[in-house]
Amino acid sequence: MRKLKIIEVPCDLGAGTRGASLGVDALRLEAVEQACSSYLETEYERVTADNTMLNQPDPTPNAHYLKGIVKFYEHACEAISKTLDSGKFPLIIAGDHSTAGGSIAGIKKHIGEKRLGVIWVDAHADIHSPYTTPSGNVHGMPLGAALHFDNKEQQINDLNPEETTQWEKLKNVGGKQPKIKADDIIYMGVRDTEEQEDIIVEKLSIPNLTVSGCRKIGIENSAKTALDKLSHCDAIYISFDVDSMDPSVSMGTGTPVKNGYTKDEATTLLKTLLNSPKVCALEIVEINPMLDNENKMAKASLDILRGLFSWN
Ligand code: 5AB
Ligand code: MN
Ligand code: MN
Ligand code: MN
Repeated sequence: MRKLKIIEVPCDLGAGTRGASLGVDALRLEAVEQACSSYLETEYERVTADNTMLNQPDPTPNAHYLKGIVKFYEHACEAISKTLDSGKFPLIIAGDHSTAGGSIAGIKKHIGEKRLGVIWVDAHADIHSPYTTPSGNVHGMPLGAALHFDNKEQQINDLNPEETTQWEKLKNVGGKQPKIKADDIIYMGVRDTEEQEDIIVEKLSIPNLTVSGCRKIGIENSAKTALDKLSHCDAIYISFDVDSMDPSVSMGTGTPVKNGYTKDEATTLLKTLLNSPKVCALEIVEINPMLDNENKMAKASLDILRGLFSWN
């Protein structure tokens, strides 16, 4: 039995629409509403960094609010590596997906030279860099940061000196080396990418188990396939962007994309993945109650968590 510790990372700087930082409270308050004592009694820590940069002029248009995101990375990295050091399993509830690179840095800090696999369950590939991003939104870049992969061959943006400095800082949180290798990533549910991403994903041969492909072989089998493909890794981190699910579950996320997993499929998928003892951290991101009604996405996420951990 894993001893969970919830790490909350309420970042709002990385997405194009505001409100993802409130997802952390939307979920906690939903747990209060449903008197979900298992959630409420689980030890938790909220990473302290703030979103006040949103009020100020932004000097890094190709990676919005990057300086503030570096702070979130540093604090998330610290909190997550310490949680693992203490023998607990980090259940990371984050705002926008940008900070997942900080989570990866924290896990890597804990496991040292051992090899970290990543299962990225998302409608998006999140492997941009400030050089290739079409939006400047850093939630589209966490894998780029973890891989130290700038993809300058596909460059569309010229960076200013502050952007270069902060991007290098971001990549180096938790150590100067890349935190993961491209061979150690599996995508699940990715279905909305840009050409720059398609080119790298193909070049780096990162597999994508599509929603329809998963249904064809069965959700449990697709989870097993993902684990099999990472059997050479020592530890595995799962990043679950709620936009991997279908918008019919909820529109309460910044970038919904049709044809996603159902809530039950997501639960089965994550539950099967968690059966592997190598899985050392699970992250859930991008619940945005400002874009929702009746807190549907937080509700769905709590249902999923109850299913995963047999919570009452
Ligand atoms: B998410 C897009 N590729 O870079 C970009 O929600 C969307 O963390 C990124 O997966 C979506 O802006 C990032 C168009
Ligand atoms: Mn994402
Ligand atoms: Mn996404
Ligand atoms: Mn998202």
